[in-house]
Amino acid sequence: MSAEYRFKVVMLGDGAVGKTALTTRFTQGGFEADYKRTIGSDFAIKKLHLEDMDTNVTLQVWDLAGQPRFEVVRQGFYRGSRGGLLVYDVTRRRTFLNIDNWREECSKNLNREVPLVVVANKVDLANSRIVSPEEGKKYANEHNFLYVESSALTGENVEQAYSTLCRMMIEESRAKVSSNEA
Ligand code: G3D
Ligand code: MG
Repeated sequence: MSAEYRFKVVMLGDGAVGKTALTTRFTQGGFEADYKRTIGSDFAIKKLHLEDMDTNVTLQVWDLAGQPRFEVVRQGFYRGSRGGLLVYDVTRRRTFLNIDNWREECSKNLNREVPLVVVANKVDLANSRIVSPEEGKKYANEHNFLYVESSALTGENVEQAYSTLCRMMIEESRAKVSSNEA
């Protein structure tokens, strides 16, 4: 029988980096040029099968407006989440510099570090790219996170970003089980 996991995960990053576009692409398989601005927070559900691990994962993906104003909304957003995607826009350096604030806010709200995947989004805009792959990888390495380059527009590596996160969360949860058994 396949192993089954359920995880809540959060989309983190500044406004307009593509959090909603990635979530929509992943959970519904499409891209819409004109998104409704996320108000408060919202979640979508998607099942994934990891063939090589013979494992099914049900992901509950929480997406939040870029600048949540209310502390209480934020707490509900983070509560119970097991990991997240730290998303920035490769054409805007400010959004890359800010991912560390999102990492910090996440661990503060959860009172612990959870697995995160650094997602360099909008790589289809190659001519306006400002943040290099090396910079993104370096940040990810420093924090023991993994790094993925994606485009919600073309769909490139979108599923990869979420499945990479699943693998990290499964590893973490297995490590916890075996340390409890030890
Ligand atoms: P957010 O949820 O992080 O705030 P959105 O960001 O998903 O709303 O995306 C913000 C804008 O970037 C949207 O454009 C969206 O279409 C665009 N976008 C998202 N991902 C990509 C991508 O990978 N490539 C390109 N080229 N654009 C992307 P608008 O014009 O609707 O503001
Ligand atoms: Mg959004």
